[in-house]
Amino acid sequence: MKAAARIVLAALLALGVIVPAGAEGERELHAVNINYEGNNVWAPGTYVVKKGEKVRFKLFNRVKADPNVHGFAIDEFNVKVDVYRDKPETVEFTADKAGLFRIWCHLHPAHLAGQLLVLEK
Ligand SMILES: [Cu+2]
Repeated sequence: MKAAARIVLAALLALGVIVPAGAEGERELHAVNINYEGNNVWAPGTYVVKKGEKVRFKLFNRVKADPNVHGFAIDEFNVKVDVYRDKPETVEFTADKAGLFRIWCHLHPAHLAGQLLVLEK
């Protein structure tokens, strides 16, 4: 892992935003939109869940520059949320298919995409 990535990860851990938790069959994840060296990105960039789990994403937009809204979309699970600065959102869905799925900003497709890995079991 690059030093810069380690620093970002340490900062996220310190902020308490990486909290894998939830009851059996449920998974709660946090995603924070940040500007990282000029690129807007949801952090952390990769999430892992198991097929069949009920997934709850808590979404935070912490980008200080305008625009004040960024999108969180996962097409295969019909997830599409507009997340305004300082107005956290929550989205829930069931990860009913395994595979690797793109997480992207549907409002600004040029922003860096992340990914959701759904394990078969
Ligand atoms: Cu955006």
